[in-house]
Amino acid sequence: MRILFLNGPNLNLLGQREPEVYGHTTLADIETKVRQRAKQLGADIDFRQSNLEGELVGWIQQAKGQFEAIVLNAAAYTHTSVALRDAIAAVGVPTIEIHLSNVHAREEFRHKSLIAPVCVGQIAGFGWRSYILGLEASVNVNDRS
Ligand code: CA2
Repeated sequence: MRILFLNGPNLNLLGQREPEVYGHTTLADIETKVRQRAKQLGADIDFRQSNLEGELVGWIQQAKGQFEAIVLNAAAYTHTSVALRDAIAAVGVPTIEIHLSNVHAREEFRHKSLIAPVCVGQIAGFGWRSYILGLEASVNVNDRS
């Protein structure tokens, strides 16, 4: 199974700023942990980050036929991007929304996700473990038993 991990704006700064909110783990550390778990699960992963909305849209479009699921931390675009939402809906690759922080316990503007209605589900609030949970969910995404 091939799983595409996409990370949105500023997540490249993880571990360097605001550790009280996002922890000390860098995005490269998270990728390592995800790769370790993916190996145990027999999944192939691709792990990418971009600060550009259009680049994320392009990657979602290209995922069709290449990946069985997308695990997406859209960061701030979660709350603003109709373009990401439309891309997820158009492409039809099952997508799992993840967040490090519990967005529902933070500022009101983070409570609204424009992408949630077109995602299979949302995982938020478990720090870097949200990525592992997202991976585990994605591997079972077509199992509704
Ligand atoms: O909790 C999450 O994973 C978020 O997607 C992170 C986004 C935020 O806009 C979402 O509401 C929730 C922010 C990512 C920026 O990460 C930073 C890391 C270090 C320093 C500054 C920002």
